[in-house]
Amino acid sequence: KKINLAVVGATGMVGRTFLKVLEERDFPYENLYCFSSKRSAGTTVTVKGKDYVVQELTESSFDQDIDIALFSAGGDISLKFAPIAASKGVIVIDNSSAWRMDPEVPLVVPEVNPEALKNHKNIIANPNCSTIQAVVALKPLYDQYGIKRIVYSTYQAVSGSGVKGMKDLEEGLKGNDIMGCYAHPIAQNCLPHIDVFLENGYTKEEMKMVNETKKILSDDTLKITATAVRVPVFYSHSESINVELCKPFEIADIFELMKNAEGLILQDDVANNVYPLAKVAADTDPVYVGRIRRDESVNNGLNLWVVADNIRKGAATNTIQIAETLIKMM
Ligand code: 2RA
Repeated sequence: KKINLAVVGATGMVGRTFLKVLEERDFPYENLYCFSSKRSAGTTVTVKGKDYVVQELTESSFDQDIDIALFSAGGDISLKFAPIAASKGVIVIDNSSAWRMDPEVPLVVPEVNPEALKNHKNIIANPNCSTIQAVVALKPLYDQYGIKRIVYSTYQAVSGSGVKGMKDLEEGLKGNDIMGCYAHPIAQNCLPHIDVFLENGYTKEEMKMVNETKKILSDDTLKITATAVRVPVFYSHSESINVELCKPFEIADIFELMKNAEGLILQDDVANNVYPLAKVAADTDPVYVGRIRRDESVNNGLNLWVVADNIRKGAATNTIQIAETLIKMM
């Protein structure tokens, strides 16, 4: 079944990756509409050999015959335009955090909770990149053993904060003077500060991981804490995940489970220095897991190292996989 697809934020980092992944996956669209802010409107993008002039997003943009709209244009645009699109029968899949915790809005990773799509009301939220890769690795463990507690420590690429983040690192790596450190703090630094600080001393990024994990796994009893750190890496987020399962396990069974889990690639052979790496994961769609080992300090404790491209599986590809799943349900 071919559908009419819109991409909102088509000229941004995720927007451009939408177009690239749509082409790679030969996504079944009949017509494609690309929208952006007034500033970027008029530019031309090419998808599957065809040129599209990017149009300025307006309140009448969804009066055309559009079935699904992929949004990656920031929370304010989503808050304003997603309801307009939804009211005209368009199914919106939004990358911003604006709708993620709304009880009426499914928060979906297709390998983890596709069933949540059944009762959407035309707005569906794509989770935060750091949450997506974590739940893909945790889902098989959750189903097989149950989970009591999760400790997230993340090492996040600068592309997570867009072009500005990339520039900061590029500039910072040029000048190794101490002033450079203050002008571009990410260079040669690990910054324990992603997004803004909240009353409880956590950052918004850390609380997104806590709250979104509970919603995606539909389990508010999960005990979760997170520390999200920005590191001088351009693409791919890396995460150390310590998890307390509810039942005893054999490490060999965990390897087997991870090897066969959907959306996961097991890279774990420390005798040969084989473990997931950001540069290997960059520009690919799987979630990579390795360094699997028992945490002897607690009952049924397990440590994992999980890596994925934050712009692809963390944003564009997961959104497109949600759209592909919706089409199958149509
Ligand atoms: C970041 N996960 O890495 C956040 C938003 N993309 O900055």
